[in-house]
Amino acid sequence: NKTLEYFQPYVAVVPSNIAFLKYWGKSDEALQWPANDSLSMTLSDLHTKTKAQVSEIPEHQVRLNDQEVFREDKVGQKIFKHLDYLAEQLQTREKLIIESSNSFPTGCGIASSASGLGALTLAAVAAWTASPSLEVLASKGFSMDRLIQWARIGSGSACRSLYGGVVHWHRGSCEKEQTVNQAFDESHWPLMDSVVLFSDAEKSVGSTEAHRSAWTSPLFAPRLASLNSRRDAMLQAIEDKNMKFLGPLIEQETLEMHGVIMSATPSVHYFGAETGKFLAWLRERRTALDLDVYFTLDAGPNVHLIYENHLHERVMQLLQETVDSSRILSDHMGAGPVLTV
Ligand code: 2P0
Repeated sequence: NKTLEYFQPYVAVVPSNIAFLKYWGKSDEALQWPANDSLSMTLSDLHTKTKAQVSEIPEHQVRLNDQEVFREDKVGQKIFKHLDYLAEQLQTREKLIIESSNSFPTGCGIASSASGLGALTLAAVAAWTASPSLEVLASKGFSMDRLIQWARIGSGSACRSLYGGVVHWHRGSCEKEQTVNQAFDESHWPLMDSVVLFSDAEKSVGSTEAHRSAWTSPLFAPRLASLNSRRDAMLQAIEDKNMKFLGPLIEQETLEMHGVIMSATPSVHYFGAETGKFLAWLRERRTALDLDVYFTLDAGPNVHLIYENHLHERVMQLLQETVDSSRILSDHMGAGPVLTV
């Protein structure tokens, strides 16, 4: 007895996130158990919007940024695999029509797996359970905790995008004990992230593959041994709203992650000379201007500049010295996902 409600579209908007303490390396790949805790800031305007609708069709139909993708496609694989996983959890055989688009330009180098797999999880579960809001989902037994565990299976970083503000993914002492919680909400300390785009070339080595080789780096074990103290220092700096303390910690963290990536086998360089030159320039100029703007990079060449909202104009003015404005995407800390019909 399926009602019209069951066949209507359900829409999830899930923002991207930028990690201060990086998720790099897994203790168990199949169970998606990270080697360490991570901390991130959830963004707002940089997001994925995904519409899911139950339909009487023989196979899921998926459109990504207006292009149909198939089970066999490189991009399609992760999506269909996750739909299969979610269908198994919900014990359904119903097929979905999925339409998904990113608010940021495709191939600009902004990772879409966190927002993409997060939005896919919420939209698909909402459609299959005919739940028009997060509250209804929770009332039907699909708590945020449960949805987060499912999003994590789709992509590790996606689990951090299901809360707003500053989010802490705890590794726990075994796979089942890992949890995700909001450490601070978005009103605690308004921060911005301005992304400076350096390349739109496709990554030579995907992050899932690079995660795997982290263990071959001689720097990885010492990193893991000291990471909890950096985590605690970061949480304290955020609590105190102290950018002079937080900034150097996030820079050290991203450089350490890239050190692991470069010293692993196979060795990967995710950023080149242009990015390197920019980082050196930034350090010099911010000291000269006494401007608290700090960098972090993901597994790619783009630079994320983190600073307090009130410095936005000054940061833009500074960037004008060396970067074309078409290569800058600015966003602020956001409140997390939205689910509607
Ligand atoms: C992070 N990254 O903490 C780190 C920093 C990239 C650099 O999480 O294999 O796409 O899908 O779990 O989440 C990228 O890895 O990897 C990532 P999977 P994911 O944001």
